Amino acid sequence: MKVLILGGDGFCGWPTSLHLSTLGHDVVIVDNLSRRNIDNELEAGSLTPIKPMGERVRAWQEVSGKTIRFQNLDVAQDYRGLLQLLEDERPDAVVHFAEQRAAPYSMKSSRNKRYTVDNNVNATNNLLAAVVETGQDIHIAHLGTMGVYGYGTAGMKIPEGYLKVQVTTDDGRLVEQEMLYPTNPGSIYHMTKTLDQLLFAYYAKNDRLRITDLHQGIVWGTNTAETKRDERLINRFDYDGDYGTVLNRFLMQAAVGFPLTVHGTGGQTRAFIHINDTVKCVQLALENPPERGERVKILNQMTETHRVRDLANLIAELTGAEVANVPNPRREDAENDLHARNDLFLDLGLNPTTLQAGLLTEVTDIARKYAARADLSKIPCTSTWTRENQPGDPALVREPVAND
Ligand code: NAD
Ligand code: USQ
Repeated sequence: MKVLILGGDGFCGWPTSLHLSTLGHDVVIVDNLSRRNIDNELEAGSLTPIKPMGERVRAWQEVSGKTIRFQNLDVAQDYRGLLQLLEDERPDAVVHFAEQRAAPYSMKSSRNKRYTVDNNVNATNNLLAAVVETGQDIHIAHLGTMGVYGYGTAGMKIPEGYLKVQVTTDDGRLVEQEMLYPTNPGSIYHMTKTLDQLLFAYYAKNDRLRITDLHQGIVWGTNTAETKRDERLINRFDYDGDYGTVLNRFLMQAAVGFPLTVHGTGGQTRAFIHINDTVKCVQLALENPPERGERVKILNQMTETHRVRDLANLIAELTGAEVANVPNPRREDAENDLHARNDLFLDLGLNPTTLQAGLLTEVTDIARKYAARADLSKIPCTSTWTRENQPGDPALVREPVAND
């Protein structure tokens, strides 16, 4: 297949591009390098020394003999450029990773909220409108989030995208219907993914576009078989308070001797997936596209669920790290249970990589190797969801005093 990877310079997009190239697909990466610019803006960066895009693709050519092409293009702003690219390349599939993906970054200020909505919703709508305008039958696989569902359950496992409901008609009959699972986003970022879902449903219905929406959990790990082949291919490792995600952060914090920053009681339960499984899932999704005229195919791209404090305790046991209960900078439930189905990927042959000590140690070892690059002042989550929330900074945790 010829595959365009929008956002192919990012944490999930880069290893996916290499994986698909290894399988023999013709890969073209499209990215405006906005994530690298945000690193500059935040004065934070990947713990691992990622190479510039030109060097990445040259190294891949050297190591694998395969060519990945790169186009620097803003999918949200340069509609004409995107349309021309689709006309020129005539891809079989487009994988769409190209969005601002950090919840804390999206909540920092009104500027960040507006940028995240503008960027993410426009990127998705531009892609959909451009595919319609070309008249080509391109399969679109989008990276969505488990966060579109919210993290609660009504006593059942969260289904894959659609909920069966019974409605009572005016004449008293019970009629069964299936609808998009009601959305309940927990940040402006997660909210953009719920808007994406409506765009997909509309274009699948109106234009018969073939669309797969992958509702992904929190990705952990850093390297894959391909990124390990040469240090110049190394993947990103975000650890800062805006872009670092919880499990990788805890592993990095343990490696550099920083107390594990558990927000509140750590009672939040979330869905997780290892980066090796992310790349495999995208492969499976591309190999099993929906038919033209079919509704959006939604798959839950996650392999297990864990409570944040359990992860912290597990890592503390493994490494001897200290656990700090810091204020929760987010407005979210202090405790929640989460059960979700992932039968569709299991049926397609996914063999889940679950949390094993070996893989946890591998991430900690990488973090130790590059520990000297870490700026510890960037670790605490300082982006607060409301004026009432406090930054998740261990330095702000007051020791209890006698008359408290
Ligand atoms: P990332 O920020 O590392 O990568 C996103 C890439 O898209 C970056 O290279 C960025 O420069 C590019 N990009 C953003 N806006 C663009 C635009 N307008 N035009 C062109 N390129 C643009 O993020 P990631 O962790 O690789 O996530 C990729 C996708 O997967 C996101 O859509 C995210 O919502 C989703 N996702 C990620 C996780 C996770 O834990 N990392 C979990 C679930 C879903
Ligand atoms: N948390 C801590 N301590 C930390 C960091 C986070 O306790 O140091 C808590 C948060 O309060 C939250 C949970 O851990 O309850 C998860 O936070 P996160 O930053 O790991 O994940 P989140 O903000 O949900 O976002 C990440 C990705 C996003 C993706 C989402 C999948 O950045 O792109 O969509 O995971 S999901 O969580 O399933 O919605």
